[in-house]
Amino acid sequence: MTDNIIDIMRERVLVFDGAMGTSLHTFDLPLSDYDGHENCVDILVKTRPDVVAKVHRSFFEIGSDAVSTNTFGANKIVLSDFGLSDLARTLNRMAAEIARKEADAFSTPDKPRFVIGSMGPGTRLPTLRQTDWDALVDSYTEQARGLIDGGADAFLVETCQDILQSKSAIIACTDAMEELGRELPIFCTVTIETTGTMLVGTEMAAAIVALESYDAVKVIGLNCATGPQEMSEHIRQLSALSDRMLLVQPNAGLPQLVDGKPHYALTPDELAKWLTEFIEIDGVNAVGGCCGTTPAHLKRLVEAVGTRKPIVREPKREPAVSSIYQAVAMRQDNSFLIVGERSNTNGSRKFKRLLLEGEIDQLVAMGREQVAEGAHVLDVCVDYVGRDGVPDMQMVVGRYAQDITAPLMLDSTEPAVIEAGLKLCGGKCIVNSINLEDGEKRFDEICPLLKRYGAACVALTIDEDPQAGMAKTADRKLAIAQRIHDLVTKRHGIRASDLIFDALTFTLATGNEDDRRLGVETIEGIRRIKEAMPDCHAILGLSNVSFGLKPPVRKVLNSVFLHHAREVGLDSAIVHATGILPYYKIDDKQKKTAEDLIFDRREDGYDPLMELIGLFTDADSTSSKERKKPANVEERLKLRIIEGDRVGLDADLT
Ligand code: THG
Repeated sequence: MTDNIIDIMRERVLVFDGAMGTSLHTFDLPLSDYDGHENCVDILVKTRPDVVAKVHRSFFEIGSDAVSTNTFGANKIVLSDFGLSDLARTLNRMAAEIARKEADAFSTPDKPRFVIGSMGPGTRLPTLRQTDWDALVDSYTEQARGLIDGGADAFLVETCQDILQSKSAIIACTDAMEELGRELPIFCTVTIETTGTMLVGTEMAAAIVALESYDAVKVIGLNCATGPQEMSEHIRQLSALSDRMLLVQPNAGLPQLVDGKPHYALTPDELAKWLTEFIEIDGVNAVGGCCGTTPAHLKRLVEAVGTRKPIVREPKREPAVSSIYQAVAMRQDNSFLIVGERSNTNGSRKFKRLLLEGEIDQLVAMGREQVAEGAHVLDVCVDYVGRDGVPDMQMVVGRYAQDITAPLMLDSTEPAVIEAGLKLCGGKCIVNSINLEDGEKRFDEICPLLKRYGAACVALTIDEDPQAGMAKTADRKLAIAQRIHDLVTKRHGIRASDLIFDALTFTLATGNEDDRRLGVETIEGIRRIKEAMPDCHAILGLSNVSFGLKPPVRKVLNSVFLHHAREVGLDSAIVHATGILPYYKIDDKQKKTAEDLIFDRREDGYDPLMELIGLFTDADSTSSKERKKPANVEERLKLRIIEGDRVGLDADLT
């Protein structure tokens, strides 16, 4: 019975092994050892188990606590290039068995040795659409099964270049563990290039947000691409942000080309010096080497590390979402999380038209424009009655995930459409939305998706009450939110910080007696929800509040409503960013009237709704006539050409 590697890592810093590839090359094996499959080092566990065992032994002998299996490329997709995908499970089992045998032979009660199941990135990146989620999950699940069969102590999803690929491998491990009834910790190391990001452009902080969605990921770290020096900045960030244990496996320096071959120049002393610094300053829990690191490097490292307890870190973990590029905090300092509303078939005629015409480049341009205007996240909705949303979501999100830097909020009433989008997003998305309209059924459909794809979620305060499904009073909004909170966090194991409540906005434009208090109740609802569940967030689809009114009225009402919602704790809003006026810039009379409407302050002979509309009707009909004529020609032309003003055109031209 092996000790649990995670428990041991809490007690002392572990040293893993060095490069497998570099070591294998020193044997100069003939092509016949590869069964004719040139460059397929993964086959060696079958053809030359003795050589693979020797490499593991070379690291255990000098004191490594753990070795990783010779399975870097042993997934179905990579093996299919050699016609060997049917062997995937077998090769992984054999590889784990070889390492297991060596580990057991070296284990003592004081120093147990471990087998880490290596799962490399493969040769195709899903974010670049070279393969897809389902193919990757299938490919990695078979690998994970084999590693479990052979007795690995942990999975190492390593050398990650694309977080979407990492997520698929993590899920594959989880699926295989569930299928085989075993539980192993998952380690995940990402590769940050000299550019400072992962290959597809992911920043360290974004990688952390996406990976930390998964509780099964116990250890996060960095490996490959560079030496320790180039990693140090990223490790500092990892140490400051991540609440997981940390693993670092650098190359022996940046590769230099010598005689056309990569050469790694970092000495054992230098490697050991850097890595002990990471242990002492950044609180790293395990170290080892990647390309170019030999048993000599690891020997020095084992001596330098000795036996020491990891230092206690206090990471600053803030709720965030992410795109494949960047992390975005759910709580913005001095602002609110701006969710662009226009990439929505129900929210923009233009978006709907472009979607129906299949104008993907222009749909991307609409998304980009919103980001340029200040959107932190984009709401994406392709729902359209009578159309299959799955291919539409695939078309839009396939490009948005790559071409837009902002994280996405996937908005659909269909779980299948949401899942199609989630399969394309390497970042951490927000799903919009769940509610209790059909009871708990939708939760059972959506919550597993949130966990599988690592997403946060908007929850609407709607329940199954056929009379009053949408909560219209603060009391009911709070009661439904609390019921949702308990279901989602307790039954489905989703974090409270991944829950964003939408207390629902309705238009204040009807003038119906029944609708007069909708604004006040929503604002009071947000206050109570945030007080009762401070770890959760609050959002509104802001523009709903002014449906039916003219654009200039909408702008003022939306902006004033947003101001008051933020005062009571609103964190986020789905908006048209350029349509929001700073509160202090709004004309006092307009502001007061909008507030009277929102807070239902009517008096005899005074209806703020009519009053507000009236303020703008006047402005509308007189604006052109009364506008002061700009003095210079440039301004006048702008007025004529851009704004299409024709009043007094003849006079002006003479
Ligand atoms: N809560 C949550 N999600 C939501 C909403 C919500 N998603 C959809 C909607 N409500 C929020 N999005 C919009 C988007 C656009 C408009 C209103 C809400 C809008 N559009 C203009 C119109 O219809 O007049 C512009 C039309 C056009 O350009 O063609 O008002 O409440 N969770």
